[in-house]
Amino acid sequence: MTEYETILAETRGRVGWVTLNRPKALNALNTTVMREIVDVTTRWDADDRIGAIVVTGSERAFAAGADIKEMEEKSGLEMLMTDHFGGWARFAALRTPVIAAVSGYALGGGCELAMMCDIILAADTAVFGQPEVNLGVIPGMGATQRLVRAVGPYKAAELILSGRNMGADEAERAGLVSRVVPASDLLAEATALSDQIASKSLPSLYAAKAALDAAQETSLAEGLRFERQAFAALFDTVDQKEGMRAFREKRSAEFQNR
Ligand code: CO8
Repeated sequence: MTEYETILAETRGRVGWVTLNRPKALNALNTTVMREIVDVTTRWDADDRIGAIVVTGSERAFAAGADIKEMEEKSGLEMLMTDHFGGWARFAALRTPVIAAVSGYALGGGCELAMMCDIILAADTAVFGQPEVNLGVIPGMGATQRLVRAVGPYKAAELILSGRNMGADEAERAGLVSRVVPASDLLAEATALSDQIASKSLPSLYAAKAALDAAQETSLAEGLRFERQAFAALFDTVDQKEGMRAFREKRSAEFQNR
């Protein structure tokens, strides 16, 4: 496995684990972090031995935002011409299911990185927020769109316009996180969940994720059409035959594509 400067990357069974590793900067997301995460996760995405990816940080911080010190002196033209954080779109477009396991600060780009994942598991210490207005800017890695879809337009407006933080319980009530667990259990819960997901047939995982993404991006009619087609296509996989035969024979499925 490649050595990286700002992340730790390893595979555990069928799961790829990325741990953000800039402790002195509370895992602030600079362009190196982006390049390294995109590099390892796109490689895992093309590897059929990987069925799920977990992204996590430290106990104190998932990520405290985009790296303010890296961006501070840039001009608008530079931000535009270098497409400063454009690589994140490749991470958001992975076909493999991705879980964010969030402990501590998930602010600004950190909250936006979590929202690029499919599932957000939160430690009870997690703190979410979009504090960009405090810096004289607005979210730039997706929050004006993804937070609206996650928590609704009015809650998203309060958070983005005020820049206030919210704790894990409020984030769960708002629908941003799927589950809050004691901080000491976060990695064990992420392990159990990612192992469970990675044990399924890959074609069904890819299809389910693509259909869930379609729900965010298309009309109901379009999304339902997409789902029907993806559902039908899975009947041409050996794993559909095996999954249904195993049900009838009252045993666990032995999927080939996993
Ligand atoms: N960028 C760079 N360095 C950071 C960041 C950050 N986002 N957050 C923390 N750090 C650094 C601090 O500067 C400090 O370094 P040093 O010791 O060298 O001074 C170290 O991490 C520890 O931080 P603190 O001393 O501040 O720790 P506290 O426990 O006192 O406070 C907080 C923790 C509340 C998280 C505080 O650090 C903070 O407010 N951080 C900034 C949060 C923030 O504003 N995030 C949003 C950033 S903007 C953004 O994400 C926009 C994304 C869109 C980009 C799109 C580009 C195209």
